[in-house]
Amino acid sequence: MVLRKLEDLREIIANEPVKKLVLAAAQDQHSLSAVLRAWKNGIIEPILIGDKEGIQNISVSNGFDISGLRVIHEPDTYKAVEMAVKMVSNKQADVLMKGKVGTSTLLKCVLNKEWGLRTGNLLSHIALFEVETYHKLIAVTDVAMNIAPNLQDKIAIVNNSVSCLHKLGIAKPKVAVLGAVEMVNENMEATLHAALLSKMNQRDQIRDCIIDGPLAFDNAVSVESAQHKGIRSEVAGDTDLLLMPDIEVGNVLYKSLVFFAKAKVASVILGAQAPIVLTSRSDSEQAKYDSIMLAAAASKK
Ligand code: COD
Repeated sequence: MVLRKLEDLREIIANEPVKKLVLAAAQDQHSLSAVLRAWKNGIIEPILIGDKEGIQNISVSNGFDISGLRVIHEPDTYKAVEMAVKMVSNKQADVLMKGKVGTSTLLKCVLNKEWGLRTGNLLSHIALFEVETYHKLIAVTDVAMNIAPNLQDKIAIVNNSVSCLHKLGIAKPKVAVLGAVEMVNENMEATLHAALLSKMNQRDQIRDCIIDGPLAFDNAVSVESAQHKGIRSEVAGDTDLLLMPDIEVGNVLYKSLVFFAKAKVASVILGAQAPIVLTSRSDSEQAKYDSIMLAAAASKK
């Protein structure tokens, strides 16, 4: 299956049961707006936790109707996040979403050893982009959670992402492991990791996807560029997933795609007990809405 637009996620979740989504620190205009839109479209049933007065003020000034929604008053941000996380671990909610709270506060709560959402797997972030100049949706990982993943972490990140892409109907995702060059250079750790990951994939140590690397960004996304350099690869020019060397490269690519290429994006944290919508405060309402759809797809059984 080839997904071309983030809108196509709607079709992926069309026959899914409505997911319960808990919005932590819900006094945030864009998050509220996206949640209400997803509710009206029958994708989620929201639970709002946060400063009730703040939530009501935002709703009144933006014309949001929250009268049918469950709102739990908890003005303390940390306590609101803790309550939301516990709702997910108690199976009272299927998806966690970040509202007006810092990313690292939310992630630290998610990783809390007593009441967090750990599963024993590495948690990782995936961003799914709709870029006008590429022929299908392209996923990028990890641009927001794992700072400097080692080889073992990268294996877990690939596995998390591949199983999410399977849920989107992509049977055998093509994974490009990025480096600055497409040749192995012993002084560039990313290229060593890329070569190892590719070989592990060939030997079935990492399954259900096709991994190639090292690939530089241009040959990962352009057949012409790969041909020009004489690279023979099933992945080059037709990548479904870009594996980033580290968070800095990933985050800069994410922001470049959004700000320069005007890409649309949806993103979630994978590998926890439930998907987590962790868009940043600068992300648009549309990005938050699309991320809710991606989370609903990622929570498919
Ligand atoms: N998956 C599972 N467990 C993890 C993960 C993970 N990805 N990361 C850490 N843990 C566990 C560790 O094994 C340990 O038991 C505990 O959590 C604490 O680990 P630390 O000390 O390495 O991590 P923290 O608590 O200092 O920080 C974890 C964060 C996820 C907050 C940190 O890695 C971080 O700040 N990431 C970047 C987040 C960010 O700023 N993103 C902004 C881009 S938008």
